[in-house]
Amino acid sequence: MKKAFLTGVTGQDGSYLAELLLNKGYEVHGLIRRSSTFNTDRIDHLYRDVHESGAKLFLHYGDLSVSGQLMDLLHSISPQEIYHLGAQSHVRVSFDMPEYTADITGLGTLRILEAIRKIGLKTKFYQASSSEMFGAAPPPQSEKTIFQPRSPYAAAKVYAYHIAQNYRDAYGIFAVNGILFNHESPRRGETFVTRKITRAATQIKLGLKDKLYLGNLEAKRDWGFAGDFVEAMWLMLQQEKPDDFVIATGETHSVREFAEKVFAKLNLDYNKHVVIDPRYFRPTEVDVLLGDADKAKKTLGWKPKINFNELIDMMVTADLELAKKEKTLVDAGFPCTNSQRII
Ligand code: NAP
Ligand code: F7E
Repeated sequence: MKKAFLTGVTGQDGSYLAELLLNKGYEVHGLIRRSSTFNTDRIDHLYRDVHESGAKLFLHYGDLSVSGQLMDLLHSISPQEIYHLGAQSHVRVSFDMPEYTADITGLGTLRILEAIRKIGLKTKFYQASSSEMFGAAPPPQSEKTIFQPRSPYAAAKVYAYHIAQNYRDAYGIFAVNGILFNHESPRRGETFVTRKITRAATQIKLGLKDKLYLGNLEAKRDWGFAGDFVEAMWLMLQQEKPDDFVIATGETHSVREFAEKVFAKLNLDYNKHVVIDPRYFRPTEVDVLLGDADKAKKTLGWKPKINFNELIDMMVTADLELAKKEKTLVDAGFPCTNSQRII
């Protein structure tokens, strides 16, 4: 039985990837942070108590800022595959927390690579690189495009990308960079724009709120489905040689278009509810991302299965169900959750 170690297992991608690996018969070990509230919602459906027979998902406390413990964990687990997904992943937040973002999103990668090197672990390593690294580079962006990062988050990811390549070249570690364009799902964090829109619009539909405050509506993104994208991560680690791949749908849409489609699907007038709030503008913006995933198609045989409209349908349907549950609680006198977010 193959063993995989995932950082970021409690995140959107970590949950889909854990599902995929468990279905393939892997034993999955995930790094989780201690939190005063539960932070395992996305993987609770996968977890079986370790005292029960047949448990294949094991969770370990740790943090990407603590190298010694990462080394101990990797030494004792000795996984054949490591998927490094953990990060401070919010671009807007990275302007508020640049040092923390550099430490976790940038140096976190180095800490794992150093652990692999020092232990002498024979393992394959996946680095969650990002289309944000392309920044101001004109579209379409491919593996050959020069990075022009536009945020502390993107700069940290560029460092992590290069250090993964350096450990591949210098020490022969099987390290790959998956340069993934935006990917979304019903499990997407609620402060990323797609989910913020589907959550608010479905709550508006049920009378739980009236306004949705957004920033730059003209930014364009190449949005895919997270479930499709984690398959590409796995495929990259099944190759004979380590290499870097862009993963994208090859279509780009504006934030405005996404929001208009969501409101239209719910028979709501977008103009009545969407308000621009400059607090959501970024000091430097990435205007257009549009990926060319031709290399992944040819080498990995990967292509997305879910298109833009299907993604919106999936997210709206899931959030409508959630809003209905919230309405039941509100009708029973409980306060509506999710009303107070800073970003
Ligand atoms: P996400 O939902 O924000 O999940 C991030 C994960 O990292 C969570 O499990 C989080 O734990 C964990 N984490 C954060 N700080 C940590 C720390 N100090 N120590 C240990 N774990 C920590 O992100 P995602 O959307 O799944 O993305 C996965 C990875 O791909 C990230 O590296 C992201 O930057 C990158 N990426 C994402 C996209 C995208 O469109 N989704 C595109 C390209 C690249 P908690 O649950 O405890 O917060
Ligand atoms: O913003 C604009 C915002 O926060 C998308 C992360 O997964 O993908 C993600 O980063 C666009 C930006 O994602 C709001 O200005 C307008 O242009 O959903 P987002 P992101 O910044 O593209 C990349 C590939 C990653 O690697 C990251 O980890 O939407 N926008 N109004 C807004 N964005 C947010 N969050 N909130 C707004 O109200």
